[in-house]
Amino acid sequence: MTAVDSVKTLCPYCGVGCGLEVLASPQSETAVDGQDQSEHLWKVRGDRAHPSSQGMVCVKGATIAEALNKDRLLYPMIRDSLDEEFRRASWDQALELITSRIQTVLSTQGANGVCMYGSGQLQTEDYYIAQKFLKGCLGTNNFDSNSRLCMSSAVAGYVQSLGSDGPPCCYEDLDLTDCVFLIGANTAECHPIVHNRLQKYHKKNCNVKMVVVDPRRTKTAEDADLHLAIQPGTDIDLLNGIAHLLLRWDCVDADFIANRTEGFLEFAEVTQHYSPDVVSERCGISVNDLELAARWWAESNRVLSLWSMGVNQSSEGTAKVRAVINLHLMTGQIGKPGAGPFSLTGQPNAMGGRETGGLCNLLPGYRHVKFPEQRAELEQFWGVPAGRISPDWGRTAWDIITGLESDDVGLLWIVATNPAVSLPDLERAKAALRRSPFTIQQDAYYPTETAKFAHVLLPAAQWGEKTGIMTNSERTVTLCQAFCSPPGEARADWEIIAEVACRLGFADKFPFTNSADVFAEYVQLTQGRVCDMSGLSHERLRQEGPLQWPIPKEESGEELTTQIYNPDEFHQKAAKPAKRLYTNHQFPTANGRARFSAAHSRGLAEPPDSAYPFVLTTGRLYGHWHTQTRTGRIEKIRQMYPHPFLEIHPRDAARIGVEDHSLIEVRSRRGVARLPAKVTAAISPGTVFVPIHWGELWADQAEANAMTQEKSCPDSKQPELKACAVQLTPVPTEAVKTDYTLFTKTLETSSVSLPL
Ligand SMILES: Nc1nc2c(c(=O)[nH]1)N[C@H]1C(S)=C(S)[C@@H](COP(=O)(O)OP(=O)(O)OC[C@H]3O[C@@H](n4cnc5c(=O)[nH]c(N)nc54)[C@H](O)[C@@H]3O)O[C@H]1N2
Ligand SMILES: Nc1nc2c(c(=O)[nH]1)N[C@H]1C(S)=C(S)[C@@H](COP(=O)(O)OP(=O)(O)OC[C@H]3O[C@@H](n4cnc5c(=O)[nH]c(N)nc54)[C@H](O)[C@@H]3O)O[C@H]1N2
Ligand code: SF4
Ligand SMILES: [Mo]
Repeated sequence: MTAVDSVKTLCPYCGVGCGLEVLASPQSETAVDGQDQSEHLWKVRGDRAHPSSQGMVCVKGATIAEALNKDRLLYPMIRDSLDEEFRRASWDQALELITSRIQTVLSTQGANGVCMYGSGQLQTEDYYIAQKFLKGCLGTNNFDSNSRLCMSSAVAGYVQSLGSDGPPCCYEDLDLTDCVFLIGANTAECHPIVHNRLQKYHKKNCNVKMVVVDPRRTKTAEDADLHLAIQPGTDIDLLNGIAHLLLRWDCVDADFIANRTEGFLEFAEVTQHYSPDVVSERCGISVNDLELAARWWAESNRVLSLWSMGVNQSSEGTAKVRAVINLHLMTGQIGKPGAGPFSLTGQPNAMGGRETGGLCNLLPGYRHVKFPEQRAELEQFWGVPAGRISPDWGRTAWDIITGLESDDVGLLWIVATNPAVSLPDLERAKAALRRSPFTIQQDAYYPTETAKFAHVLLPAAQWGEKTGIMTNSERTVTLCQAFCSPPGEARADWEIIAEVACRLGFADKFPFTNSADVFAEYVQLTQGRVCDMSGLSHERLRQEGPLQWPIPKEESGEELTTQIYNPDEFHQKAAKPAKRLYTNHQFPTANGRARFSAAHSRGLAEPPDSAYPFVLTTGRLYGHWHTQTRTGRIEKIRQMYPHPFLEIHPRDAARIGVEDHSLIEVRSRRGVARLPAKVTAAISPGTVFVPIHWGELWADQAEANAMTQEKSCPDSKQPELKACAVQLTPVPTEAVKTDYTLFTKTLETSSVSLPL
């Protein structure tokens, strides 16, 4: 492909999904073999025509192009064991090896011996091909993704309460609400362009209220009218406590409850146990603040809740999500402008992953493996034998680890995620990865922490080098167009997976010559579903720009599926995008009603005790993206965050005898890290915070996940990454007042290049 003047695409970082315009800068004539470590060849600016972002970008989007040509994995690499060096291989050799290993596992262990672990950073086409290959052709549901650690509680909560996944709101609601209720979301750092929009509107309209629920006084909390610094894990107490007051004051929408919902009485009974005194005590907030929050819920015509990982990453994540939705149902705050329960997605295509069934319990088009008729629809459409798709959940992210421990996993294929940093209970996870009989890592960069555990490295084309689809938090679907060639021999993820499928004898199922064809097949499976995008194609998106689903096909052709609800009633007939779901208050449940949940708070999976007296929580910083594969290679961002740290309250610091910058050892029952203290009143006493961005490539012993636990929500299987019990010990050395430049690593010093 030749370089072009200007191309529209999407920022490949967070779920805000900002539109970008990429322009070739003059040096790009000299382009690109991927080895160029210094040149900044592409200029990026916000796409003013993109409906979701209107030209705005944050520092990550603005600097993304700088990461394109640094430390790229260029060729397939193989080795026989983890002790050996990698050697370069041709694609043919690498894919033959993978094909024969899969055949061996199929014949010795069966299809369930094969696992793929993917990511919300894949494009929709990549996701779809992987589902068709594993679930449809091989007959195993062992495809899970890092969305298990991210969005699975939101999915389960939406499905259980509203009948289907799919955030019902849109970003326009940010400009139309009377009260925004942010819970477990640090939008200022993690969804910056959503936050900017909110801030602008909030400043202009002094009657609009902003509540932030977060154990830390984050940058987001600083902008709020009310910050509820609850104890970690007490969200359900708080939410049920607000419901208690709304009921006591009779500030509920009785018509909506009577006509559009079910399960209210059980829910109301549960809330009786959450009087203000009880809630204030459990959450560690004042009764006045609790009442103020409830008052704003009661008095606002339109309330918009935004949540993210502080809610989802919990051993009661699904129940937390449902407790948020309960408040919307009891006040009728859904399906209208400026209102609704809005889950902010983390990754750029976490939504596309959900739509294509990219978790081990899902199937494309918001289907679930447990429903026989939904499996049958897929089997028919894919032309595979009846009964091929398993009715059981495949392995979740953590089940892959336990499957390696028990030798039930014979082959692990990791695509676009870095589990050797991002999984919980990391020492255990790494030990399991180390014993994997055969691991493939398909990534854009080398080195990554996970490469250490791989037998085969496959070079992936990334953002800008392949054309495909991504859906952002507000259901806006964008065509991400390629603007340069992949470096070296890198290839698009879907092509790699499809080629292995073809070599295994499924060539007739993968006749695609480009990603537009893949998308055209996939969208047929969404017809009549809540996430209907059967009216979309690459061509239409190229012509018209980004569009929000549902967007059904104009003249509906033959009915593909048995419906679980009547789509005509549900979506407007016209093939126009819809800004909001559920505007007619008809929900995609069997009886059309939304469901209250009646759940008591169960508290933390691992509460603090005398041996491990602090709660460790983990999260993100504005400039860095996850495990730093890209942002760690961008100088400006490295300078913003020269080293990792542990946030601790001044009172706790004094109690254990550390000062700002002193080194602290933080230890849980599972693992340990050593981090410089950042003494700050922004964190509640008893809680400490560690950012997730420093894996072993970037610093010594600074991994947040060394300490975290795998215990997870029983419904969503999402681990409690936001809380575990730790002890803190000052490190008694001259290293107090550490020189942090020694503490962190730069890649130049870490001798990591591949023998080519
Ligand atoms: N800069 C940046 N932005 C990102 C990312 C990134 O890596 N860097 N990653 C993207 C991804 S994949 C995701 S999932 C999102 C995550 O976006 P967020 O969820 O906003 O980010 P986090 O920092 O993980 O966690 C949010 C907050 O939850 C709080 N919290 C901890 N425990 C509790 C609790 O028990 N209750 C409540 N109410 N709050 C609690 C934490 O203090 C933290 O401030 O960000 C996306 N955007
Ligand atoms: N303690 C704790 N742990 C957490 C979290 C937390 O809040 N606390 N958050 C969790 C959440 S929400 C998330 S989303 C995960 C994120 O964790 P990861 O997914 O492990 O983090 P990333 O650094 O985003 O890894 C993405 C990888 O994909 C590669 N890549 C980028 N583009 C492409 C592509 O197009 N194709 C291919 N093949 N590769 C590509 C990158 O080089 C990188 O290696 O971490 C989870 N872990
Ligand atoms: S807000 Fe998110 S999508 Fe927008 S530029 Fe920043 S990282 Fe990219
Ligand atoms: Mo995420």
